[in-house]
Amino acid sequence: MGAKQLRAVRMKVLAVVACAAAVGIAIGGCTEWGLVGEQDLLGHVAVPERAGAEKIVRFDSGALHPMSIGDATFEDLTILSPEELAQRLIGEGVTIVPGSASYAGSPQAAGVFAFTGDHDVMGISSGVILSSGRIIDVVGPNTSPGITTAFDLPGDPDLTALAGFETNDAAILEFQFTVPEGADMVYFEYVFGSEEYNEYVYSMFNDVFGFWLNGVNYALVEGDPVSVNAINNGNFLYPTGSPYYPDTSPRNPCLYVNNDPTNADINGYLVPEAELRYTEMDGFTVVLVFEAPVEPGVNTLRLAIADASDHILDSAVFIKEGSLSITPPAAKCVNLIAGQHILAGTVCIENDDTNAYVTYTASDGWILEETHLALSADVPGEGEWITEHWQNRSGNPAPGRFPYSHLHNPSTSEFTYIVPLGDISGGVCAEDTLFVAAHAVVREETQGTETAWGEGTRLVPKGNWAMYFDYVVR
Ligand SMILES: [Ca+2]
Ligand SMILES: [Ca+2]
Ligand SMILES: [Ca+2]
Ligand SMILES: [Ca+2]
Repeated sequence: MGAKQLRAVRMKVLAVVACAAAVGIAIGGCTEWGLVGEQDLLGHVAVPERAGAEKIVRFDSGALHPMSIGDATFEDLTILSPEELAQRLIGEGVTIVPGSASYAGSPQAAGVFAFTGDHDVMGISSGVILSSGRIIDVVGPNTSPGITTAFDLPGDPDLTALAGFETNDAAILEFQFTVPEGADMVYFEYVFGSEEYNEYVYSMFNDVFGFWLNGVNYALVEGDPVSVNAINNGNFLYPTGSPYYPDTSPRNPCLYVNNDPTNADINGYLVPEAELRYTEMDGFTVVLVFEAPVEPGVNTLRLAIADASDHILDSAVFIKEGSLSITPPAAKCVNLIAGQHILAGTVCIENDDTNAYVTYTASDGWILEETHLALSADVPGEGEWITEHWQNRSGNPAPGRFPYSHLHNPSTSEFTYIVPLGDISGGVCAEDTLFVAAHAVVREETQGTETAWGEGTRLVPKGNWAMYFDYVVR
């Protein structure tokens, strides 16, 4: 988008904002909306014109079918039953109550998806998708700033409450499940994406979704419902505040991936062509984890998404296949190797919003006598690895100089380091890669004392056998 075009869009948006502010959210009551030569393809008076005027408006033309485009396959509810959809989500320890699944919304707005081939689309390769438009339209490449299907269907009162604005075109999947005795939590992994990014961040078009377990929505970020306005990188169109959100600085930008080739984020950054993901979504979240307390017996899960304030510019939520489970998403674990080739246990790493947790576990008769840990966003051999963790004289890493260390007296078979993400050099965001060097001194009755490393790549290719492994932050 050239500078001239950009300026035209900005003026249009500002005009709309002024108008919207004058009439609250009553879209149809404002002549600035929808009567600026915009086609009235739905047979209604106002299809609001927005900055996404290049949007492709599509219609519920009846049956869809299994569809394969490039490396993506989609099947919607013209083919599958709601129960088949729910079944795709089921993971460890969760059993669907037969006959409990129901769906409300367009049959084209819900289904299953699978990305294959080399496309690292958005961190989830297959699963269930719910959309405020046609599910098939999330397939890349990103050709429009506002892919749209206006189904002209109703919204959902619960979503309206979450969004803070009227909702439309809701897609709602609901089912019941049971968990084994003793299970106390349930988890799944998901991504939210939207065409409302980035130009309608902090506007009334705050497309939203909710995941209610037994009536409570747990799809939250810092206590707010996950939505366009809760996870974003700000909006360069509203540098000094919108009528709805005086503070338009980026919110939870660590959880946001910009995928719009024409629409810069608040820093003016345009995504290079080569880095665009194979999806129409202009922006989306990193993989988020849903976690909620379960009740013994029957639990009800309600998954819903909708457009806010009008019917256009699709949003979609992607839920990972088989991830609805009573165990949390797996931490990354590597072997703890003693004396270059003896399996002596594991080193596992996971993280939440504030800390990384690195757990050494010794097994097969081995015990931990000392542990030393270094982790950094710098690639080993660069940055603080050289200045802080390397022994300059020999050219090898020096575990004794690693920032985290513990002498285990008495010795132990398990130990966990809690490392604040904010303390890691350069700071880390979700999807950033950490490089972890986990060293230990281990002992076993017959084999004696050995040095041990978390298995991975050699820290110094031609040096000693010290190793590191990588970990992608959630
Ligand atoms: Ca957009
Ligand atoms: Ca829609
Ligand atoms: Ca798009
Ligand atoms: Ca929308």
